[in-house]
Amino acid sequence: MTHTRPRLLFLAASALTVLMTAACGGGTTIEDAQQGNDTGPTGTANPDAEIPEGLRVDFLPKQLNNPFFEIVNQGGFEAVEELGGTPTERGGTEATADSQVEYINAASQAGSDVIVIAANDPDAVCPALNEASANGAAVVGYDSNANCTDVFVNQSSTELIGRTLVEMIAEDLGGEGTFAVLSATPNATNQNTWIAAMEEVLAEEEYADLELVETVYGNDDDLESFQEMQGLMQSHPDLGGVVAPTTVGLAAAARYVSGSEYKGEVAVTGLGTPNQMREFVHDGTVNQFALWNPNDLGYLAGYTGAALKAGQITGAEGETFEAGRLGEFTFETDGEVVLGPPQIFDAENVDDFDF
Ligand code: RAM
Repeated sequence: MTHTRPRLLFLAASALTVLMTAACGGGTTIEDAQQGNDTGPTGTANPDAEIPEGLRVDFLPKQLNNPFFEIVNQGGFEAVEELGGTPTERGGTEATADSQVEYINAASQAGSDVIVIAANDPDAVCPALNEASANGAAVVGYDSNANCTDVFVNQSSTELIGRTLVEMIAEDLGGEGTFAVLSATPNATNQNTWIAAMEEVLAEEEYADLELVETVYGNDDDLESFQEMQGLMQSHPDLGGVVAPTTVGLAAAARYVSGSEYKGEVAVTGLGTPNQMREFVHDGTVNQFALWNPNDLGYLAGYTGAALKAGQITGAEGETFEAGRLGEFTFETDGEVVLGPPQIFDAENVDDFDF
């Protein structure tokens, strides 16, 4: 499925005019910007490089129909439109690497300048991404990275997300008890690194009385996640709580627990959107959960991709660039820029947010 807003056709046409005019008149064109621009931390950045008009930027979320990615990509579209480019969203309804390969190829064949991808597998998407890259696309990972992107726009520090998840379940359980993790897909880079980060934090003395008993996967499908939650309660009737580091999994887990005898007994926490979780916070199923601003994540990814394609940045440690309304960002480490710390939502503040 490909989504380009109809009014973008007009933008694309006018961008083409600008491009053609620029080509004759000596302004910056995409081709000019490409000259000598070796993307990735190995090239040389030119902070004064202008972002060319008419960049074709393709956003490939893990899947469509996930409210989280709808908000992320809205932010991405805003960024690309501000920069005079043409944003397109491509993806299927299931979070699989196979379907992403098809959309990477389609983007590349359509002459994509920037591919922004939330990878469903760190490696399976790489042959297609490498081909797109050879075809001139700058490749940006957002949300869930692949091993072959030029740069990764991380929502937050991995360590901080892992720690926040452990702190929330520890608080909900009063420091002791058992819990399970209800994750997204088994190969999702982001969830797997967060779970690994949680395990490191759990090894700290303070959390000696907390035990992670099982990790299950709902594949970021609402029904499957609901059933996995139900299954967890059958196999661990005394389970203290669940951590779902996925917005789809958390909403499904909360819905199951809220309609069951476990409501108020089994702690439910993880990563979720305020709009999906509000009712479960107010009905007492969920005490607290966390997330970053998904709109800002997409917006930052859009600006990062454009800056990379233009040669303003290569992604090397120490480079800085302007990301529109979000201001200046710095690559604190090679190849990775971080949006910011996660926010915790509870009954006190959940109504102050609308996403
Ligand atoms: C789901 C997806 C996404 C993740 C969020 C928290 O929407 O798995 O990758 O970042 O949850």
